[in-house]
Amino acid sequence: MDKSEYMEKAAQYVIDADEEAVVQLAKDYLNDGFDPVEMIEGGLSDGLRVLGDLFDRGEVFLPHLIIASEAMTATVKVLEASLPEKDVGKKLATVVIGTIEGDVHDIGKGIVATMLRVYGFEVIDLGRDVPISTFVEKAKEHNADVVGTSALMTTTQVGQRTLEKALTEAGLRDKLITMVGGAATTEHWASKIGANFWAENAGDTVMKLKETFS
Ligand code: B12
Repeated sequence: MDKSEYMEKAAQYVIDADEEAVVQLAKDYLNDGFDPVEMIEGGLSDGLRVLGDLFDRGEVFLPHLIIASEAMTATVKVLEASLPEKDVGKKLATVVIGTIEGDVHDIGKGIVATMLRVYGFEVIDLGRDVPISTFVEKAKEHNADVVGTSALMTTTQVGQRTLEKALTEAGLRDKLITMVGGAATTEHWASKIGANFWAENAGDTVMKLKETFS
């Protein structure tokens, strides 16, 4: 199978919420020597995006979305296990990351956290539905260089703006960099709320942070 066929199948199996098939596909893909990150950011993520649109149009329902996201998570685990070991000797910067208050979507945030670890960042992953005050506390506690938040919903992305204010009030805002991401966000949103940067995906995040810290 060539890479584009793998990508198409990965997307289709996620859409079908067929965990067994997509996990096996990922194993075959790795055995054929292809790049795990490309399948995560390509086929698998494309499948979930299509499913999101189908959900939006009322063509699939929440249980299907839940099973598909479990299939995605299991497959990402297989692919991530083949990423190089993180370089423990190196610590480019400390990143506190989490999904913003009210939002339980954490697949993309998890991928970003893993990729940053692989590329030499120390990552404190606060999980999902994280209160604004926790981001501030943890940033202080870990002396964070970067605070990153993920927002997948228009109703929760406003929390990213609140966080900017909370960091300013805590006297931390000029000591660190903020980054925002997730399907609800855009570059325009990032500049509107005063975040330092927005990234489209995990690869883009690593590239932008490496430019800043190496
Ligand atoms: C999977 C999914 C779920 C799963 C989540 C499972 C999980 N553990 O994450 C489940 C089924 C639980 C779910 C629940 C809900 N969902 Co949902 N979900 C999705 C779906 C289909 C895919 C999201 C995803 O994982 N994508 C794949 C990952 C890899 O992509 P990503 O998250 O964008 O991440 C990448 C980049 O954005 C970036 N990135 C991500 N985070 C960060 C952070 C930083 C700092 C940076 C720099 C970069 C970055 O890098 C990542 C890797 O490349 C989206 C559709 C969509 N288009 O996004 C809807 C979607 C987000 N969900 C939606 C909705 C409405 C809901 C529910 C309210 C449904 C309901 N009625 O209950 C609940 C939300 C409950 C809550 N309070 O949060 C809507 C939101 C609409 C809106 N505009 O507000 C969407 C857009 C679907 C739609 N079109 O209607 N959902």
